[in-house]
Amino acid sequence: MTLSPAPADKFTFGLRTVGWTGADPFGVATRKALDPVEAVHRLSELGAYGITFHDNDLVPFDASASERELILKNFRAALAETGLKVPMVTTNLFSHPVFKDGGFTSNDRSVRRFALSKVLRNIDLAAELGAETFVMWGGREGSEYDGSKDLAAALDRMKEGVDTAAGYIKDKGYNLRIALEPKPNEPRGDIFLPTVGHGLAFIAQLEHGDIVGLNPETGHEQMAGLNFTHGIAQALWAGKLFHIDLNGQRGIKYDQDLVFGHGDLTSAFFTVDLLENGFPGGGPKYDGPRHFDYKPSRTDGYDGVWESAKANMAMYLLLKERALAFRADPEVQEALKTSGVFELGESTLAAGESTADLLADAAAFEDFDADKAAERSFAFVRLNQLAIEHLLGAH
Ligand SMILES: [Mn+2]
Repeated sequence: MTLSPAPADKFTFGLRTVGWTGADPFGVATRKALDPVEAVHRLSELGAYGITFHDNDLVPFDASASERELILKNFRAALAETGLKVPMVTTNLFSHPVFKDGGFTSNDRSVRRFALSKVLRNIDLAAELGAETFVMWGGREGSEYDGSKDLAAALDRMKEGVDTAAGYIKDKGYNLRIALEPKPNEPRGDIFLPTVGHGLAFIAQLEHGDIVGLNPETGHEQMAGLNFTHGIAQALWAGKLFHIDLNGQRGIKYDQDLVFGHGDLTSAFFTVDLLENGFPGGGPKYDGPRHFDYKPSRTDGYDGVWESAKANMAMYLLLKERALAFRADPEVQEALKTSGVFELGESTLAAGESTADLLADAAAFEDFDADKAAERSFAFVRLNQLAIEHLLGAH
C-alpha cells in the first residue's frame, strides 16, 4: 500500500485550515494571509481531492460586487486548472460583530433575517461550485447566561432557519444536503446543539430533515469528554453521517484543532477502522470526503503549514493501513469471535417471536443460569491489546 495521498482518497481541507494565520484570543497573526489560489494549487500538488470554505474565507464580508466577481473568477480558474473539487461550502455567521448573539438565534430579528439571507445566497454559490454538502456550524448560536435566552424560542428559530434553508435547496432543485456541526462551547459559553446526540434529536423535529444530517468533528466531541467514534457510529446508524471533520484533541480543554491523530491516537485508529472497514457485522458505511478541519500551529511558518497538511493525510493513510491489517488478521477475527462481537448482530428475539413467546420460554428465564452466564470472560483486554499492537505496527 502506498502512503502517497491521491484524489481517490478523497482528502479535503478547509481554506480556513491551511489559511489560518495564527491569530488567537491572546495574540495577533504569526503568518501572512494565504492567497486562496495558492491554497488550491498547493493542496492539489499534495494529492488532496478538494477544498472547502466559509463564504468569507474566500470573499471578504465587505467585498463589493466587482471584487467578489474577480475573486470567484480567479478561484474557479485555479479549480479548473488543478481539478480540485469543492465538495462542501459553509457560511460564516460568527466573525462579524453583528453575529455576537448568533445568526439564526440572535435575539434581534433584523440580525436573524440578515443571517438567513446570507445563508441562502451562499447556498446558491455552493450549488454553482458543485458542492454536495452545506455545513452549518452555529458557533455563536448559544449563550453565556441561561436567563438571556428563551430556550424554546431559540430552538424554534434554529428549526426555522434550517428548515427554510433546506426548503430553499429543494425549491431550487439543488443536489445539496445540509450537515449540522455540533460543538459544546467556544466561542459561546454554551452552544445550542452541543453534541452529535443533540443534533440527531433536533433533526428528527425538522420538516425537511430528510436532507439534513451531521458533520461531526473529532475535537468537538472530545472536548466534551465524549467518544467521537461512538458519535459518528450513531450518526451512521441513523443515516445521518453526511460529512466529517477530522482533527486532533487532547482531553477536555479548549478546541485544539491539532493534526488528525496528534490527539487521542487510539481513538483515531478506531475512527479510521470504522470509516474504512465499517461495522464488524456490516451495516451503513461512510463514503464521503475525509475532511480535515485543523489549525497548523501558530509556532510554525508556511513550511509547517504544508507539513501539517501532509501530516493529516499521512496519519489517515497509516491508520487505514493498520486498521485493514487489524481486521484481516486471523488472530483478531478469532478474538472478535471469542469476545462475542459478532453475537451482538443476532436479534434478541427470534424472527416472529412475540413477547408472549419470550415470557413462555423457560430457557430464557426460569431455567437460565445467571451465575453460570456471569462466569463468561469476554476477553476484551486481549482484543484491545491486539488492536494497539496493530496500531503500533507490531504485527
Ligand atoms: Mn475545532
